[in-house]
Amino acid sequence: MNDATKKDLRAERQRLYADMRPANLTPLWESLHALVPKSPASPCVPALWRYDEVRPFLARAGEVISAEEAVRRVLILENPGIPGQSAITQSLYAGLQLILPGEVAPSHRHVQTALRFVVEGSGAFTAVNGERATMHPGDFIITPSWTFHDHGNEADVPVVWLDGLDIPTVRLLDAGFAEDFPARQQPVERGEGTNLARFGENLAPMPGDAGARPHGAASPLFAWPYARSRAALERLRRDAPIDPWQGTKMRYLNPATGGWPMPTIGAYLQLLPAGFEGRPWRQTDGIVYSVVEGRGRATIERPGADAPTVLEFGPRDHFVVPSWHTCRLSASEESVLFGFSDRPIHEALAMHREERLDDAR
Ligand code: 1HN
Repeated sequence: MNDATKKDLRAERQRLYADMRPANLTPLWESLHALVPKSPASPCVPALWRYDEVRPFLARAGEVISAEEAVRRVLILENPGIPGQSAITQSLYAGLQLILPGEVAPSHRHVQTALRFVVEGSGAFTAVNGERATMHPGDFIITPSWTFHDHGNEADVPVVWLDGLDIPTVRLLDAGFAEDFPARQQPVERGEGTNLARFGENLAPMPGDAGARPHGAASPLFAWPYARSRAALERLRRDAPIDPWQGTKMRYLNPATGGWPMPTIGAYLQLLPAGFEGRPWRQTDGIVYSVVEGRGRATIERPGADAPTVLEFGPRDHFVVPSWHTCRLSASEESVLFGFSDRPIHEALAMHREERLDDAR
């Protein structure tokens, strides 16, 4: 084929593309490689939200809008690689929510599943399905899909927590419904701690017990107090081998199934001993981290990029490691990290991949 013919063909193709555009047709061959990458090529980027930078904005939000008027007073942690989408990864949403003393965030329910991870302050509560859970830093609480939930703060300090929701996933499926509870707060039907006694003690209600009523795909246990999870990590740090990649890492458990606490979101708590220098790994689920204790560093490599991104983290900081980015964690002080990801979806669809890499430093 000579050059003139090639040029004609190129022009002919462009004409074809332009002509079929109004018929809502596009040529696959121009986008095939991007549609079916050899390996994940996330548009998301690694990012860090330092708490000392975020906290003053939360305080200002507290001055300009009430929790009631806002419905939820939240600053969204938006991934700078996908601006305007209210998403921290392609499938997950994250935000920091502030509730001031005396405030109520009114009761509602939606298809979207939510988790809370308490970052600052004690004494606010979340009510889920007629039972309250009082919040303390490091507590992990879920609000399963389509369960009424409201928050209140009857303490005398502001309380801040991390919200994680599967909003982009529900948006992808166009499956969102929501409604308000007819009152500001749902009635309390059970004393606090009933849920933990029923499902959080390695015991389960007998068949036929009213407390064993069917629950959906999410864990029937809805709150995991930090004191217990932290004690487990401390025990394991002392008495079990430390994983060279992850330190001492545990996943939150659905006690009814042994599976993930929510069908769309997995959550984890991990301890990195002082001086830990983790080996690099990558996995298909992007992870959002909340730093509970300690200081350290996440060194994150974008696939194909020259220089890694180094994120220095401290208490109450948040960061995201996108899909298939190589990450290694190190800790200058003993550190505890909470994390959540969409791993249950990857596993349900049999497409989860993880690679533990050798030390290439
Ligand atoms: C929501 O219901 C909460 O219940 C937090 O605290 C964040 C973001 C989008 C939609 C609903 C909450 C939310 C949300």
